[in-house]
Amino acid sequence: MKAPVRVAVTGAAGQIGYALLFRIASGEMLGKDQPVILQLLELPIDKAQAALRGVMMELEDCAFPLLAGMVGTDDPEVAFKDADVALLVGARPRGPGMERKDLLLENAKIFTAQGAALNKVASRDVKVLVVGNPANTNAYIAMKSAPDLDPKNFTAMLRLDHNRALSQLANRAGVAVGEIEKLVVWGNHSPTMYPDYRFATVGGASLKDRIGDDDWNANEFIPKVGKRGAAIIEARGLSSAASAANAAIDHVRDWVLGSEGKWVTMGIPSDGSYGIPEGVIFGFPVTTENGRYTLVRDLPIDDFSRTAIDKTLAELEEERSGVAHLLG
Ligand code: NAX
Repeated sequence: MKAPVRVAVTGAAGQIGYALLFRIASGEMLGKDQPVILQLLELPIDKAQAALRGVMMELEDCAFPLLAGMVGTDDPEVAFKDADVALLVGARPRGPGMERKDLLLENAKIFTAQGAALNKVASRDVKVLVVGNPANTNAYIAMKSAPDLDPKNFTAMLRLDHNRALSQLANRAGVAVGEIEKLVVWGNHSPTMYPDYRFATVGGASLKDRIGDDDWNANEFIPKVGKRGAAIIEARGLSSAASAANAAIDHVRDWVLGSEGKWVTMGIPSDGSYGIPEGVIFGFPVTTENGRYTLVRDLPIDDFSRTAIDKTLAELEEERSGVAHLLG
């Protein structure tokens, strides 16, 4: 039996948490032979802690053979202690009348504290995935607040956007999602993101040639992927949860276990490639192997793509400058 891996999850009693924890405990994220210890963080308020206790009771009642232990806490330093993987899902939602700027600042406080706690107590190789919005900027803040950890270990979730784009493309082209390779979603997890299938293939042939309709790309596909989160809220009355949890599992599974040469999209700190300033957490195409990701380099960027990439970058730069004063 392998030694258990410690997985910290924040916002564990929320709706994504509820769709996520049972799948992690059943081995869908780290493998069917990998025991896990869940270290669950919720807000220090009675209602959140009671809900967390309820979720932990249900986890217990599943009698998952791979669930080697559980901790529920309101203290980030307990939740992140020796964590090998940290899924930062909990975040401050936008309240009535709250400005975008206020939302950024409220979340900056949370992710500064959680970054510092990771820095202090987590495994030195901890793999961090930020799901809570604004995900890219929250990941940037956590990374900057953890100077002793490798910045490469801080990532943001673009995988839901990637998966949404895959399904739209598969529908349009009349192929199975699993047949499509080499898709990328550039930029911020927000409606400005740029899903880009210029390099995508189906059975080795160009998907772009198969679709062959640039108007569909600009006027239907890109806006549809960008506004999918809003469409789910309108239809369901609640934001995406099961699909978000699924994307988090995809992201971490591929990062830890490898993507077998396939491209996946991860929000990672830029190394300056593609004209994205160093350190900005940006959606890029990567391949993964042995617990590390490698940027797919030297893809040609045409004028249409440059404009789209610059637009999502401008939004991220604005978010970054909005929190710069907090990061010293
Ligand atoms: P919920 O409101 O259902 O759950 C969030 C939970 O986090 C709550 O139980 C709350 O008590 C807890 N929480 C808040 N602040 C916390 C803190 N400082 N420490 C620990 N726990 C804390 O939201 P849910 O639907 O689960 O969504 C969670 C986050 O994911 C939101 O920020 C949401 O915007 C974001 N999303 C990100 C996506 C992505 O692709 N990156 C897609 C889905 C989702 O919209």
